[in-house]
Amino acid sequence: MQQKTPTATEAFSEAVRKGLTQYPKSLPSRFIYDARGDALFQRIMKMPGYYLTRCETEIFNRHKEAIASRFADTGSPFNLIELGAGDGKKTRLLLRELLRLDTPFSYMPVDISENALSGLVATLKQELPDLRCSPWQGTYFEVLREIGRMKDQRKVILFLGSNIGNLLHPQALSFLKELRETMGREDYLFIGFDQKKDPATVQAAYDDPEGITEAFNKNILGRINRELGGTFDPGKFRHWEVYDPETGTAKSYLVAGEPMRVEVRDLDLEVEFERWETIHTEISQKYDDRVVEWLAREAGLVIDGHYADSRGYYKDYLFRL
Ligand code: AVJ
Repeated sequence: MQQKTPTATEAFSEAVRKGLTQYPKSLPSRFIYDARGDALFQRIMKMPGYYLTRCETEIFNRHKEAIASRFADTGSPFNLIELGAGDGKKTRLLLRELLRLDTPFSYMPVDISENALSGLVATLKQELPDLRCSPWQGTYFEVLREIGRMKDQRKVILFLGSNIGNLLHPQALSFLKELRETMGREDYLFIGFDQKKDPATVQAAYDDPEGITEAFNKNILGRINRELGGTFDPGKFRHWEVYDPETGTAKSYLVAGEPMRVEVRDLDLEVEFERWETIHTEISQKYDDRVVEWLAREAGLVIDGHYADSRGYYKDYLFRL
């Protein structure tokens, strides 16, 4: 029987109901990204303390020839599938290099945000008119099903920006295993992993003085208000970030500054908060070589190369079967 994919609103509703009725409370970070969340993330990427994007850009500038020639090295045409393409700014450096190599490929940017995708497609048409591009709107889950069917075509899968860091190790592992299932002998998987570093540097990346990250984190409450008839007062919550240098896990919370009763009308839901009660909203996992090697081994993948920025803050790893 064919499985029906829930609509975006259904998925959001279910996640909110589940997350706010359990103890401790939590909400999945992927729901931070509506149009406002996307715009706030754009601002985060420009913040002085948010080093991740600049590091990956540096890696692409330094190593684009090497990376592009690895992608092209079997000589056969391929689909370049980017999971969570966003604005695709960094990827453009690689796309330009691949076009220069004259290697036959087609770019398939995937994103959950229709908004982000249409912007990307418009920019690419302008800047890289020779690029073959077939965008795909959907969740990673839907996309995995889709690329699982593309067994006859070679593929290179990109998962950049340390987006994998939003997953706890067990989830990351099952995601890697699912990706592995879609891969053939000549396919590559290329993933960005933010590295463990001075804890103060990590902390500052998620706790900016301007409060942009705070606004980003609180956008999930705003979205509940806008889309599900919520009555959250985001001003009554505090953004709190904790980085554990041992596990490498940065965790974001919203902490209730006073006791509250919040309604989510469309869900017929009433939620009570005690003072200092928390909603856990996001994890941003940091890695080292040992952990990435362990993830690869467990997922049945081999690390076939890695590329770092000059400070070793961030690494992109190339995996194959
Ligand atoms: C898009 C998941 C990589 O965790 O660094 C940025 C999201 N959250 N600041 C990250 C984020 C707060 C970001 N990722």
